[in-house]
Amino acid sequence: MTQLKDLASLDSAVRQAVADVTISDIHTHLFSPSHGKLLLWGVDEMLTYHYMVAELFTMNPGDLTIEAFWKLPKRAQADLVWEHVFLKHGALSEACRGVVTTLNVLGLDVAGRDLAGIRKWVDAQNVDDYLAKVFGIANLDYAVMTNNPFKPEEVACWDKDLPVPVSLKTALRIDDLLVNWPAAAKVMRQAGYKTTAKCDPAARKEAKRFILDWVSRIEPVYMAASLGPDFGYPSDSDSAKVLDDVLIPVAIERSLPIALMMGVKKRMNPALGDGGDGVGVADVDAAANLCATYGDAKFICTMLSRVNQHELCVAARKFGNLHVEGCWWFCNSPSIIDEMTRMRLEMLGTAFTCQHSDARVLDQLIYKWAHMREIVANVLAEKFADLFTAGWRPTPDEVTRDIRAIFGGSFEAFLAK
Ligand code: HDL
Ligand code: ZN
Repeated sequence: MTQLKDLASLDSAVRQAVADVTISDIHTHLFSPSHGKLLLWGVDEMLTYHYMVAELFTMNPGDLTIEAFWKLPKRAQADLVWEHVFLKHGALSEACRGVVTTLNVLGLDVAGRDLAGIRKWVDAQNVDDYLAKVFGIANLDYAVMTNNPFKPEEVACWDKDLPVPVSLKTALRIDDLLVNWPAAAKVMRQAGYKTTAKCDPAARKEAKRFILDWVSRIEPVYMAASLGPDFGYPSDSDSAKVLDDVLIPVAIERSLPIALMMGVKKRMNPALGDGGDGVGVADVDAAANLCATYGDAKFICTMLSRVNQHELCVAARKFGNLHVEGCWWFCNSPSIIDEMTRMRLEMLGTAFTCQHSDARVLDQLIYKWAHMREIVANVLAEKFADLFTAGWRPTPDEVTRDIRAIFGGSFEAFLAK
């Protein structure tokens, strides 16, 4: 194909390719519609997303306490968020803008503030069709779920062998195993594995058998855990022993990456539930040491603190078995995404995944990806223009290839390594 010969055609080729690219969403909290209540969708779920609940309590919702809020039915909770966060204040946060974008793209009357009419429309949807519709609008080929074998309500769904659409892939979430051995050991024991409360070698052998069984059962794309700022490796902690004797051997035997999501300060304000987690600066050396120690294992890594992002990029340049991804949670904010995406392109080329949606509510796929496309189009248009000015002449196919790379292509290449 012919090369792009002027800056204007390059600019429109880049913007068009970002608008058209099919995205692989490599981390969400979505579930199969067959898993019933586990899959959240609709306007009331969006309004009560934990980001919104946290915002509600940054405002002054009169004498409402968080304890009283949790006792209300979902719709009443959503009403309170609508009233205080949207109507009584400027809904300027990224999460609020996200609700507005989503409803607007769905053709609903958000400008008219017609929450009752929107709810009526949502109530008339069929969840299977709605999933296909949302995936179509966001233009995703698939989304990776978060499947936790330590949660009884999730295990119950797998026990029933319910159908899962091909557009949803699995990821095995193993936080408890890594950071709360006694709780994990109890669950494994109840499932028939000989795991004792003490994390000794025999118990770790059984834990490996548990993980291998789950890997065979749900065939995950990767195993994943979120870790606190205090996570270190090497160390004489149970976490390090579980990594050495359970997770790394499974990762190597089954060629499965381990996703390290680092820097979460769990339950900084427990009353807020999921919205009560905070951020701390993680130890990039812990991830780098794992990559260096286990050259034949693969690691995917995202970090929550903005402070960690530069050091993480440097680490990814040292280790081919480290794949950097996503502007996670408190980094999923336009100004930070802009900065992180520029930095990653400048340091890693296209060998990273620019974002995961982290959607907990199906509808959120619409805004998370619409907003992301907008930011990435601007950043990439500038980066390609800089390259053009330096003398390089890309073809439209190369532009399309490079854009797909950061929206899922590089991730798939990493999995295939
Ligand atoms: O641990 C995780 O996967 C996080 O994404 C948390 O679930 C968090 O509550 C979240 O939804 N962040 O966006
Ligand atoms: Zn998540």
